[in-house]
Amino acid sequence: MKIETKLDINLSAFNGKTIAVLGLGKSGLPAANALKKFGANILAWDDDVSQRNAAKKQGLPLVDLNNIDMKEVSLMLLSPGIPLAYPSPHPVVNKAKIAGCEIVCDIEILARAEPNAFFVGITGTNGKSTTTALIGHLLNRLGKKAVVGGNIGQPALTLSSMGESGIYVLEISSYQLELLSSATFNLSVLLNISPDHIDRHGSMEGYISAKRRIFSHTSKTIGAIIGVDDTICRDIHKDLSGGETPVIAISAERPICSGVYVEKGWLVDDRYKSKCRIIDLSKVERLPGLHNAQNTAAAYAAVSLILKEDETKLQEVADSISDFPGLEHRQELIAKTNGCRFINDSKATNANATARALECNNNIIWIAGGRAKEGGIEELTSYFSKILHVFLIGESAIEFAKTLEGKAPYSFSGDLIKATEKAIDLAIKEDRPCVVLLSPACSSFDQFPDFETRGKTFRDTVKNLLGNRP
Ligand code: UMA
Repeated sequence: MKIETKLDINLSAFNGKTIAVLGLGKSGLPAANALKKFGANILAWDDDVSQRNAAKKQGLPLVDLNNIDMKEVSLMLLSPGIPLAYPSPHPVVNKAKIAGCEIVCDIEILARAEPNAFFVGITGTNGKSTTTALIGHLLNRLGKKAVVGGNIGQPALTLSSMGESGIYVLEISSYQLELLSSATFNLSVLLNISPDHIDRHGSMEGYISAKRRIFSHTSKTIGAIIGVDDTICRDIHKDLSGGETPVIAISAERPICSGVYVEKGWLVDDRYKSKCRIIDLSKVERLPGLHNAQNTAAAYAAVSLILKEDETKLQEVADSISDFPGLEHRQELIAKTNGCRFINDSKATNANATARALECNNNIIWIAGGRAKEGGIEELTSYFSKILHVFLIGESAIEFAKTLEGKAPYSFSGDLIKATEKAIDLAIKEDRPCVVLLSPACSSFDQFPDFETRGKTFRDTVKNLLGNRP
């Protein structure tokens, strides 16, 4: 994805300040440039020489942060991927902590620079990208000035300045939450919590407390939205309810009194005198499955709060949910022909993510494999009866074949292009509706630089092959 770097957010409050920037990747590099543009004294560093060289080419002053006195530094901007505490703090982070230097990420700087804008923060173990994109889509459709970024898409300091009339819709990871000190979300969304990133938070408790930071500052808050389909979030909902700020419970699984939920496929809003049935989600092709029901309930609840629950607008929200284009590489519908749908789910880099795609499809011609995660596809066996054939690719082929043996038909295709050709041949022979699904349950790194390139290869191959067929 091409990142626009307008750098028009006013960072003059940082003029003359000495700021150490550790990590010069997707978030750190533009942040360092933005701060430098407004007169900050930047000390930039990255442990990877190629990243340092890229920064040098852009005129950023490189200083080995391992060898400086951190007392000279007013603020350290840390990239979220660099350990703050666990498994062990980066040595430069340690030095900064000892010197009492404040350590933040780019989102904290954005929040300080745009105190009058409205901030929506979205977090959760799963679904935060779709929910963030959907909220942005709905707000734009309803004529609001809103931009989407953070952990998805554009890093915080490359977003446009919004001023008081604008809304930042930000996906926030647990890594970024740890690096926020004063940032206040006017509206916070917590979708769900299940074990993830434990190595970076020391324990499950550490991960949960990082996620809870989305609700840390409530001075400007108009509400909180919490998914109550897991026990951890149910407890958080209980803790936060009953105060002055509205806390809306959302569920994809059961009716919630005074909440927003999905029942028999319908999104239902139970916060009014009479229950409102908003939209039949089973008809929204780009948001399939229970997990998307949760994302949609959260996005709808968030937008309705921003619209100040103006009931007259609810139909407009429903219409805009229907035309959500979906996210690239996440159950992305890329083609439809003669009863066969082609779905690019390249973002599914583990079995858990692939389970969601297998759950909401039938008669599946599945392309799977790559560099396997621990456990492989063992946890997917309950879906094997839905599979017509598996075309295996990549390093994991033999391991996955062992799991499939006797349970689902498979063959070895080697690479994605060959697998796609064979999958299309098979789909054409099928006389019932079917789905050709790329959902690898693996990382892409054995054959591709990233999951985006893998998904694009699949999309281009499908379009090319279908275009050449009579
Ligand atoms: N680096 C060091 N020393 C180290 C480790 C890393 O110098 O010990 C350097 C690397 O050489 C690299 C830079 O730090 O140049 C990378 O920093 P980073 O890992 O924080 O990555 P960015 O490129 O800045 O991307 C980050 C987020 N990455 C992570 O949180 C790991 C991106 O989220 C986010 O989109 C981006 O900022 C913009 O905000 C990605 C992600 O995987 C999508 N997030 C995780 C997730 O979603 O589960 C949390």
